Order: sequence, then C-alpha cells, then structure tokens
Amino acid sequence: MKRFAALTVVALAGVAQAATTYNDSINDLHSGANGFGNIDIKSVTVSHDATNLYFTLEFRSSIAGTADWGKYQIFMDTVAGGRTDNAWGRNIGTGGRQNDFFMGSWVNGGGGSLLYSAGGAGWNNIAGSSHDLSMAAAGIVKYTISRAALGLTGSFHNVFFDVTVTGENGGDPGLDHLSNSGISSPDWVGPNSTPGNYLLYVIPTPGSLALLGMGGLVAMRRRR
Ligand SMILES: [Ca+2]
Ligand SMILES: [Ca+2]
Repeated sequence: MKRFAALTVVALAGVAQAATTYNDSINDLHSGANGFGNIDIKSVTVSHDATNLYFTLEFRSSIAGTADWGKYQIFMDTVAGGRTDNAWGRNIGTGGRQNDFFMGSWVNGGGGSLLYSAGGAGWNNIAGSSHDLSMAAAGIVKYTISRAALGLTGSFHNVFFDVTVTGENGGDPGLDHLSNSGISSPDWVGPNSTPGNYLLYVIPTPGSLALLGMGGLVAMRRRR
C-alpha cells in the first residue's frame, strides 16, 4: 500500500520536487527498547531536486543530548544486482533485496554520515552525503545525498529504500525499520532484523508525468 500511496502523491502533485512522506508505526520496538523514542522512526520524508535526494527522518522524541546514541541507516536499491548485507556489519535484514547504496550515520559528536556503493567484494566508501541536525531536539535529522553519487542523474528512476535504526555495535539488529510497522527485532542483539516491503520513491522529470505513472506501475508489477 505504501508503494501505491507514494506514486499517487507524485502523480497528483505534478511536479518533480514533490515530497513524499512515509509513515511508520510508533511504539513498534521490542519491550526493552520501546522506552527510547530516539530509536523509534515516526516518519521519513523524501524529496529531490536536480542535484540531490533529501531524506528527513523524524523520530518519536529528541535525538539530541543524552538521546544521541542511535545509529541510522538508509538502504537504496536502484538497479539490478547489489548486496543483501551492509557496510557496517549490522544484522539488518533486507528480505533478499539487493541494495546498491548504503548510508550509515550517527548524531552524536556533531553527527556524520558515510555513503557506500555496493561492489562485488564488499562496500566502497564514496563521497556524496551530508547531514543537518538543526532540528535534533525535535527528533529530526535531514540528509542530503548527491544524485550523481547514486547514479541517478537520468530523467526517471525507481528508488526502492528502507530506513533502519540500530545501536552502536557491529552485529546489532535493526531495532526499527521504516518498512516494517511491527516489531522488527525481538532483542538488542540477535540475528538479522525483519524488514517489510521496501518503500518506493520515484524520480520523475517534468513533462513526463503521464509516462511516469504507467512506467511506475509496470515496474512495480514486474518486481512482484
Ligand atoms: Ca517506529
Ligand atoms: Ca539492486
């Protein structure tokens, strides 16, 4: 349902810069983690312009001060092939989806992000991502990712993605997944967390919206 909602918003808005908001359940963490609003995804809003993709992550409560320890990840499946693991060795399930880009980020110590592209032998760190923590006290962090870095400079792209949260350590599972409105991990440690269906963000170009709607539906059906 989330995929169809995303397409509808883009088509109705009629402009390439339309922002699409993807909501997640709140209080959908395992019982030991559910008290921490800084690791509970509330929504993710995606938009783009000619140069960048923009991701705004909103959490249930502040991600500033003592609530700055969560680690946030963005997985992107943009083309065929890719990797089902991630560059940080976290136990985050992709449901078999082969991602082409992974961004890992932190919000302590001023925050930061690292962007990686999938290679045959592992992940390659590349330039192209930045962060904005000016609204951290409101539970919001914004990321800007270069379209050129992602190879998304054409007039039409399907970007399947998931946003996840983990603790600080390698092996930590995805405590919350944007794609999963239920509990994605039963504990702080453990095997890969459980995603739902990846979300879809469509990069259109003005003037091709009629084709965009048809192309997007065809692409979705092929993937099912
Ligand atoms: Ca959540
Ligand atoms: Ca892929």
